[in-house]
Amino acid sequence: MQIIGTSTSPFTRKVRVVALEKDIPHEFVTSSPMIDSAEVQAANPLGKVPVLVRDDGSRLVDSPLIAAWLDSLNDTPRLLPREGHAREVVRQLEAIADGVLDAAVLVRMEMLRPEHLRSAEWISWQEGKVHRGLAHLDKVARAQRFLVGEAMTLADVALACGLAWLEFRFAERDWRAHYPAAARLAAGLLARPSFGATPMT
Ligand SMILES: N[C@@H](CCC(=O)N[C@@H](CS)C(=O)NCC(=O)O)C(=O)O
Repeated sequence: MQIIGTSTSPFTRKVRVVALEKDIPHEFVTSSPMIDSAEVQAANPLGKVPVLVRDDGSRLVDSPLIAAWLDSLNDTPRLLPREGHAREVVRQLEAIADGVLDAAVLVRMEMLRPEHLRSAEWISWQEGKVHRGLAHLDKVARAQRFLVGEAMTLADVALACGLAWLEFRFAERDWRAHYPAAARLAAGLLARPSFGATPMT
């Protein structure tokens, strides 16, 4: 099994962490959607990473789908409840954490454009999503150690990957001060070997 992506992609990190937490053997293949665009587009029509290539050659794209499939392979640990309300809540919070990143990635792409082409209105529209999403996750994290239940789930992994990426790309902003409960939760996960093995370099 291969995971195609880059070490700086938070969505790629999310699925790598899931594979490591569950001790699923895989090869990490570095391929950048910007630099190796033809290669990534051949693997995923959307030209995005991560892409998972299974041993039979079939591919999965989109990190929530990849993470859920990896999670179904074994129960050690289970990161997505099999069914019921808790499953829906985990998927919902994962989607909000991923949506924060989608918006933040768009902000970064806009900032990389020449200054005279940048839209302050667009940046502020996307930043609204980042801040509302993080405020929501921070509120949930204030009440408990993990976002859902008593153990780590995909929602926590998505939040930790997201916050680490925001600190990496927008280091000038004090994310921890603004979202202390989310930051505390993320810090707990970032100390785990799976995160240590997937640095954003
Ligand atoms: N919804 C996708 C988002 C993946 C995504 O946006 N990946 C970024 C890298 S962090 C990418 O490949 N961007 C290239 C592009 O948008 O062209 C997922 O969860 O896997």
